[in-house]
Amino acid sequence: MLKVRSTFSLLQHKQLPATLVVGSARQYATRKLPVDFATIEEKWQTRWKHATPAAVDPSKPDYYTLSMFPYPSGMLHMGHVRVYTISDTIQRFRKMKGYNVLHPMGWDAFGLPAENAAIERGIHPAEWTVKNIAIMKEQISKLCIGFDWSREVATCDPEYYRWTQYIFLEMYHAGLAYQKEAVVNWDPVDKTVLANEQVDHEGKSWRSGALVERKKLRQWFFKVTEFADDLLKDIDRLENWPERVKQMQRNWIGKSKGAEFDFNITSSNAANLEPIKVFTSRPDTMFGVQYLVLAPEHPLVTRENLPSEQADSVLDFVQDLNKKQNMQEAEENKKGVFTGLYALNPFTNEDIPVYVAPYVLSDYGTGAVMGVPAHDKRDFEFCKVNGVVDQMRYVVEPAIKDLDQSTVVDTSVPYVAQGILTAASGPYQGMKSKEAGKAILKAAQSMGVGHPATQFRLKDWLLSRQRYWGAPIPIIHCPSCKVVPVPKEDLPVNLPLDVEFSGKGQSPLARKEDWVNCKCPKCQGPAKRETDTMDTFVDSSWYFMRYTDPKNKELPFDPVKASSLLPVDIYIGGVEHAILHLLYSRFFSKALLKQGAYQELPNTKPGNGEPFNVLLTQGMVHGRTYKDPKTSRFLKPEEVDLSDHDSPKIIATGEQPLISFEKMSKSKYNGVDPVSVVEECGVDPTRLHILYKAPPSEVLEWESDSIIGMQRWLSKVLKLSKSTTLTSNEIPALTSMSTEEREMYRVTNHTVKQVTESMSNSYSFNTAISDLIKLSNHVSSSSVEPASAVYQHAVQSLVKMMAPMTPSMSEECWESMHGPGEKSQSVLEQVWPTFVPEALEKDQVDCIVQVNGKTRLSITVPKALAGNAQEIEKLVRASEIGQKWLADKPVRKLILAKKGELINFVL
Ligand code: ANZ
Ligand code: ZN
Repeated sequence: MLKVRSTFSLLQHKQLPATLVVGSARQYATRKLPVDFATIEEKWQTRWKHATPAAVDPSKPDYYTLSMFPYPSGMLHMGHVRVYTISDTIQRFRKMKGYNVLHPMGWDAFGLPAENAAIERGIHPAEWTVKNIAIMKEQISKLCIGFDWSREVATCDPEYYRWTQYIFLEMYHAGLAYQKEAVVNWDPVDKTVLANEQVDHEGKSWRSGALVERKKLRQWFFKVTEFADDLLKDIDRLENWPERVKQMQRNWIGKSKGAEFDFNITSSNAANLEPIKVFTSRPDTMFGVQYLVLAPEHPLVTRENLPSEQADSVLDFVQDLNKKQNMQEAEENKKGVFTGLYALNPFTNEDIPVYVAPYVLSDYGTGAVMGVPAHDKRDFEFCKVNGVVDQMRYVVEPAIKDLDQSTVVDTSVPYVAQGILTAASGPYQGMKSKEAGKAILKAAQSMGVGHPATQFRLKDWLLSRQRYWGAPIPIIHCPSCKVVPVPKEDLPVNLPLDVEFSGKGQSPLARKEDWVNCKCPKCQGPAKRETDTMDTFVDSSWYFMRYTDPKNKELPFDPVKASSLLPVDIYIGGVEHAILHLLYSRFFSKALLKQGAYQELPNTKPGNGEPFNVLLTQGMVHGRTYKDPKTSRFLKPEEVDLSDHDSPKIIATGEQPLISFEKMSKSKYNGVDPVSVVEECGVDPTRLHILYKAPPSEVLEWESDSIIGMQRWLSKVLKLSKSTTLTSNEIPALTSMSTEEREMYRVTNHTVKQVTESMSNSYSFNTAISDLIKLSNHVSSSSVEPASAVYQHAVQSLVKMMAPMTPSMSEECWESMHGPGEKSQSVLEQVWPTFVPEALEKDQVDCIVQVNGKTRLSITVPKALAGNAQEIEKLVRASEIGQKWLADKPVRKLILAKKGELINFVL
């Protein structure tokens, strides 16, 4: 293998985290490889290193291939290998297709794990990160990925985060970054605020798994909602994104059309209070509103506003919620408390009670809902639990009533669908829900108590973190000037390195007084720095733009360079980023376009600041997992006898273990260390295996054992190339080829067509590989002489088409065909083959031969003879098996069917 370790990484190598588990190293050791892949790969990697890189040719179009940059955890896993293999294959293919390719790489290097390492192991986050980057870079160097390291970025580098801060200030000046007090998700384990997106559906932190609590704090936000409409509408432009990801984005943005209604407060002891506004998606249920419910954080919920008899109990109730319940539990809890206030339903003229309950969210709609217990599930439950009313009023009923049922409605459940309005809706009786909703809204508008409204589920992005290892927010708080942005010429606001990590309470930044205390840039008086840092999603929302001009010292990137390279042509990464990272990147890209940071040509696709044209989401890599059938305990590989691959035994008991494929993890002992796999099996066979086992977006069930198939195929192709000496024959005209040549030429052209399609549009590398295997089988089993130009063209095309997937082996094959020395240029610098459409036509027909209706054999019939039963009979009788079935028996009837592709001999 290639030795590229710097002394630094060598030193660190000993500290490599223990590799997950190397499943079946024993087996490889005893298995003799058909080819010495390591030697061949080393030879070519060394040559490439010394070759001068191709200069950018301005006459060629650009192609920007991007794989999601990794978090430098210090260990490469199979998932990384999969993404980089895919992006490397695509970029090498595009180079051969005549593009200037951009294929950069960098590190998403800020974030909690580094800080946790500091707390747990006393190693500085900076040191930990730098070490990990060195280790991973070395591991990546073994995979033969053609990254452009000259553009490498690390988000924790002041030369990078300086520009993250710059962009923050741009957002601030454009009114897109602001501060507000907010109920936040507080992670009691990591002691930090989490974005809503970082809380899972069970109300737990995405990272620590702790139940999240609610807390009120002043926080920084990006105004993503300003772009809500564009972010939603422009999903339709993303023709080359997976439908599933687009739907996830749509749901996340969650546009909802409805109405806002005002309910006047009627309580005599609360005369000058503003009306309560509610947002509803069902204005047709207005006559069924029997109470109102406020979120606990609603501005009305204060001692001054509440009637004195109720104030204490309401405020206690709210305080209790904040203290002991996490957000999610609170929302599920249907318990509420009566405020003592009443409001008027403007349509029924009833006074209805006003409650407070946590199932109403403070940051959706108006933070208040109209309670329609008969038609909304949550309202129904709330009403039951709190005994709000005796009788729920059904104002909508199904359009077609079940004939068997009486006309009495089932009051044990809410009726949530739309339907026809009942007599309880007065003048609107008999109208359909939709129509009635419109009419009621119109009436409300003329009474001045309502108007149409649209709501988004999407919220502004809470970006501040009470953490150390992130980009400091470039803001200064001055007692007289208040919030003062750091002047751009003072950037970066450096993250101080000499801080203490205790893991408790305030962040190390807040405790570092000599850093916190500073001069106000406006009045020069004493002031304090903002001690919050930015969410790491901020760093990754613009890195693909920095790659277009990574060394710029004046700006985040040069507008001209960015404009010519953006958008990214293809973006490859995990589906776990289907919502947040992609949404935030879309927001940044749109906001920066609007601010003129770069421009788009008129016909740019997808357009309107969309950053990624094709999105390829790769599936996970699962590992072979063994479990004890009795205890369900995960078994270590050494506990299982794998000598018979198809029927492994538990060594201790002799029983068969349960076998499944699951996400690789330490606790399941099913991990595979990519570095040892490539060292043992070869880089190219590993790459091929990854691409062949599953289409990119599907789960890949990793089985090291089956790499042997790819190793054998590569050795076959190498043999084929070695036996091919190129003569300078030109391809003859189609008409002067022999039948066999004609067929080989057809198969070659057909394969070129198919593989080009797989590489440029469908990214189905697995079918590309099987097409190439078919081509190689065809060549090696054909009777066409190696001296034939058609034969040589077939092998050359085969090797060229393999090159993006198996660069080293293809170079070796190419060299063995062309001979060493000057003549043998790199296969990677060859032009991708094209196909001749006329050659695709079949010159022969495969004809199935039946005898007395039973299929017995098949023969190839020249196209000119297809359909000529007598000629086919001659061909059949001339063949050996044909002889056997027909012997000398006379044929009674000869039936030709399917345009000459089937013939039946009735004897
Ligand atoms: C009355 C009603 C009657 C409702 C009915 C639904 C069905 P989407 O579609 O997701 O936008 N709602 C409004 N604001 C809320 C808040 N802050 N917290 C919790 N729930 C809130 O949902 C809109 C519906 O969610 C609104 O329509 C409201 O309940 C509730 F038969 O109003 B509805
Ligand atoms: Zn000041």
